[in-house]
Amino acid sequence: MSLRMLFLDMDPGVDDAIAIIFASASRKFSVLGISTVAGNAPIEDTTENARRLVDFLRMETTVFKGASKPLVRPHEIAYWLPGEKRVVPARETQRPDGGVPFHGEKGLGDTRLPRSRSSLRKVSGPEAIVQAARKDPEAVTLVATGPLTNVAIALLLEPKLPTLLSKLVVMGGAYGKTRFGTGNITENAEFNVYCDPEAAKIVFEGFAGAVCVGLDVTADPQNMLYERDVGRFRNGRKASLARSLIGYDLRTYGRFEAHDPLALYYAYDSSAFRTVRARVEVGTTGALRGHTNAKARTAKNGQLIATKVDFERFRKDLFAEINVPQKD
Ligand SMILES: [Ca+2]
Repeated sequence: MSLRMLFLDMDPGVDDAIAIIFASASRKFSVLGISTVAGNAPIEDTTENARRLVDFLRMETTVFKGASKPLVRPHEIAYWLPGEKRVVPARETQRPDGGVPFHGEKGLGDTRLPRSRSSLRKVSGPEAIVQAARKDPEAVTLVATGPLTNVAIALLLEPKLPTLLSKLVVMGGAYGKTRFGTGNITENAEFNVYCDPEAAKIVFEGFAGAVCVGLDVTADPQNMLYERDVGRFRNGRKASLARSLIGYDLRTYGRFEAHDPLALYYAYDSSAFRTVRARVEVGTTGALRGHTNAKARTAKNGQLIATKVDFERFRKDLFAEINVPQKD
């Protein structure tokens, strides 16, 4: 089995963290680096979370701090309003009354990990993406599970990035290809694309062949984890951490939405997915901010939109990989 070289661009984030655990557990992957972005939490928190996860999981990889805010906008996060049982976007300085950050106060639910020990590298997230792609042309898969700010900057730094990478897999967008493909942060927009729509526009215009795992697949209740699944985690370090993270979502929302692990799963086993080719256009203004319009095209310059996943296979592989005890 040949090792797949992965670079992760993310905003941990409870579901990003599950994706990191999955990536670190699988022998299929070598994680070259993790770049962080402002998204589910401010950049200081997403970066510290990524570093704590890397330390806790004893991963031999490096975290690179990326963009602290979207390209042209202030950063907003998703707030859960428990009374109304809905989510609204707001700047951190304008937290809505009674609102709780969707991923918990620091982004990892109520899971507390030891403070990170290593010093942070000077190379920025987007630079690190470019360097990894240049070092091994056509070998690295970039999985982006946060707002696309870093990926857009990387593309501006290196216009050849799409051909230097083996593949780009994005968790983001809602494409109307299934009845679940509607917005989750506004009526029209998925959070990652809403957060930095200008970046998403740059990325979708620049990356022909990018794979988009969006809400069409990840917002389907059949593609989520529930209380009944938790018993399948065993007692190793990785399984315990995953149980703690997912437990927060189960207690708070009654389910775990596997957005980011499902995007990672495309890199793990693309044959578990069905996709359609379409060209994605991103709305950037008014009510269409963050809207992803997937126009069907026969032309080769479109993206691949996931419309279906074999979730049973995902669930089986997730538990099989995470439950293997680490040598310690
Ligand atoms: Ca994420």
